[in-house]
Amino acid sequence: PTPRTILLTGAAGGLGTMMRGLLPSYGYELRLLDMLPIEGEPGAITADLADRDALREAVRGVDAIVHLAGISLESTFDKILRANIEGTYNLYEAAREEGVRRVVFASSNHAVGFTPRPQGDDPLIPIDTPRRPDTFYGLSKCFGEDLAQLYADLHGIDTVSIRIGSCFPEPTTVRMLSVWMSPADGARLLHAALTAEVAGHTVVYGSSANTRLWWDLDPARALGYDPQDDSESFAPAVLAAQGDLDPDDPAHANLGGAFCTAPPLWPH
Ligand code: NAI
Ligand code: 15L
Repeated sequence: PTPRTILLTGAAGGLGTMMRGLLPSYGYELRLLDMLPIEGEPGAITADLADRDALREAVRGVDAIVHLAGISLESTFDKILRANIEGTYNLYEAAREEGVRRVVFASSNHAVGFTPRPQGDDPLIPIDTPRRPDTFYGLSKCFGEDLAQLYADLHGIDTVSIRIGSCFPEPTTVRMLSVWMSPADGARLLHAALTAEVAGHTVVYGSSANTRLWWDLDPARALGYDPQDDSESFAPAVLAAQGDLDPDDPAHANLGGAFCTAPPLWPH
């Protein structure tokens, strides 16, 4: 059955705000959650992922969860631990306790960020390429994917983990010409992930059908995703402003781009 009532976590964020605008046209009723209040949404739940009681109440009665909440860039290990690792565990526990059977998890390309980007005639990166997180942030996405697998195998909660590229209104860097997901394609992929017949846990890359694509979109297409956008129309302006990627620049060597060159952040 097509899920109808969806809990959208991280609804105040960039992706959450775009998806709040786009998902209702697919017929979903959204219940919104974020640690930050959401302007113009008096019904939104303001709660931290650390608040287990609030999460249990928030998931009660929904058909599925789209889990976007969390720290979305590199941070200290302690902050990532609390928001992304413990927070995602808390959400799955709430889902288990309340009988929610479908989750869509916002994983990230940074789970495999140290994978060298394809150059020339290199093949596209397959979905089963070994994990190579580029940050504590990427590591937390690896954890989320494994947690989803555990809850599928042990508790029968189906999850689609989407390793999102860059979902922003427009691609603004040369790297984004390869990894960009238009907001409209983002909504198409979430809808596919919410409605596809999946038994267990499945992982897909999330991007538009970019001419300069780096990874295999077939796993996403197998869910029924039919991307309509391609960053190539933005390429002339982006390349004129920035030039092509320098193969010798470590910030351009891997899927994760500059995340692979960030100095490590230690707990404090
Ligand atoms: P964002 O940083 O704009 O939004 C994240 C939201 O989560 C914020 O509104 C924040 O208040 C909320 N949040 C953070 N910690 C929380 C906690 N402990 N409890 C409750 N809410 C909390 O990030 P964005 O870009 O909207 O990304 C959404 C999700 O998608 C994130 O999980 C991110 O890792 C993932 N993602 C996004 C990509 C993109 O291109 N936007 C690419 C790859 C992954
Ligand atoms: C991500 O995982 C981040 O959440 C997003 O802000 C972008 O940095 C994106 O990856 C990217 O790789 O461009």
